[in-house]
Amino acid sequence: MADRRKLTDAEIEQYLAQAPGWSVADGKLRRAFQFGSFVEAFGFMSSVALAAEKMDHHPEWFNVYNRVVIDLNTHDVGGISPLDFELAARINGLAP
Ligand code: H2B
Repeated sequence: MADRRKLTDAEIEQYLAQAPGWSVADGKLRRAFQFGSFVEAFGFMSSVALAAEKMDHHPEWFNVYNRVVIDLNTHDVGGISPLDFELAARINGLAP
């Protein structure tokens, strides 16, 4: 399991190369998703919620109808950690 260590900006740049769709906004990892309907968006959120709970690492997110914006950071360290990238990779695996 990835650790909760605050990454430097240079490390974040390296990790981003392996995290398609994700970028840094307001000091957090962010990706926006769009679905065909609210039910599809909410189904995706349910899958992410279960994965997040298993990891004990939880997203900040915003949903309007078929759009979901997810922000990831690690509150415990006040920044982005390898665990955020681990969750980002799992989320990418759940996205259609
Ligand atoms: N999620 C996120 N995104 N960051 C954290 O620092 C964090 C978390 N900490 N989920 C966990 C829970 C911590 O509060 C518990 C006590 O392990």
